[in-house]
Amino acid sequence: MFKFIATIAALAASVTAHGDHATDQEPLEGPHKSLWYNSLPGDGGTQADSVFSGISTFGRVTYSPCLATDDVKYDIAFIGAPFDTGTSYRPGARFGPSGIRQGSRKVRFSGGYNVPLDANPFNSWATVIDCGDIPVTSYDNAYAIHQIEEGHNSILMREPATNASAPGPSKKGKTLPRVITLGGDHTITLPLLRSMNRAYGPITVIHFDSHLDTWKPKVFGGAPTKQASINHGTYFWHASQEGLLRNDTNIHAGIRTTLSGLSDYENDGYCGFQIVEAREIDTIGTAGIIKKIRDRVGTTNPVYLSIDIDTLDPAFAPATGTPETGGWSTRELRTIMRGLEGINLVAADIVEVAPAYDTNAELTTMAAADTLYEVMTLMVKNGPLSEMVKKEEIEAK
Ligand SMILES: [Mn+2]
Repeated sequence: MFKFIATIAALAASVTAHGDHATDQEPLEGPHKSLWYNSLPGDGGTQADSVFSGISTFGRVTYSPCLATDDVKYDIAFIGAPFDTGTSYRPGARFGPSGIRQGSRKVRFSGGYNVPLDANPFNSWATVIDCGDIPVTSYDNAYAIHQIEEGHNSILMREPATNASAPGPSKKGKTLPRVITLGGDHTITLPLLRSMNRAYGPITVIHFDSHLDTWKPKVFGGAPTKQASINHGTYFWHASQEGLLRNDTNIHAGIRTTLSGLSDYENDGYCGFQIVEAREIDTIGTAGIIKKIRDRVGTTNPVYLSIDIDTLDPAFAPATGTPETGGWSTRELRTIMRGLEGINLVAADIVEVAPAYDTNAELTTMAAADTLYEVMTLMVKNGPLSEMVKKEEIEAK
């Protein structure tokens, strides 16, 4: 008897639920019905779905496999370089590109307008896309480094979507798109600088890191073979030897590593760098650090920006290859990054994000993504690279 009553009650409930659906909601049909789109939280009205659904690209920008076709046009391209076989301590940065994309889902939440910089990098003159990753072998470092240089250069040396015919700052006087690379361990910056050199000649570098990365191969890693001499602690020494760096215009920021001795600093100077120590923030603050960087690099030189996530304290970015305590907070780094407004950033990378060591809250990948959000906003605010040439002409008068 009891079972019979329960069955009747369940039947009645299901009839009621079905009735509600039939009377209160219109049926959803077909892929183009408006109810499928722009109806979920966080969408900002710009995407076909919410920030937490769908496949990850950086900031949910359009994915276009640029290496497979020459047809796609862009002004800013994100590209991954999933390489981590140049690390000295923790490996895992091959998952950096996918991790940073996952951490970047929220940067476009509510539309992506950057309040302190007063600009929306997702809604501007610039066409921004994610090109996916450069195919990188994990079995042969020499070949992988070659793949990264060629992949980057293929994306870098194309006509941009905007002002393609206007003069720009490249060696050939052309306006090129800007490329932001998601690493990968820091070794990738050597092939990236080789690619930059092909486009711009020797370039000014702003390098955020807790480590110098200008070590001589005999000092860092011992260099048992020629290939082993190229790793994430020596790539800037190689870059300097190869003439990829513009003399005496380069600067490190966030340094706090131990050394083999003070000779490491001397060697660093020979490689053309000035040093801002992490601890200087206690005395000169973010404003003082920003001033040092601006004074060193100027505002018209084409600048390559390389950011090691270990610039941040491990409290803010634990998931990295060689963590060093005593670093900056995410807030401080983002403030310093915004202080680079007006500097002629032509390309950038972020490296050493190794998501396997991250917190469940994705602290490190989120910090990397938010830092790049500041960088892409700076690039958008500068306008196409043709505009930076005009600025140079005005300042020269
Ligand atoms: Mn580092």
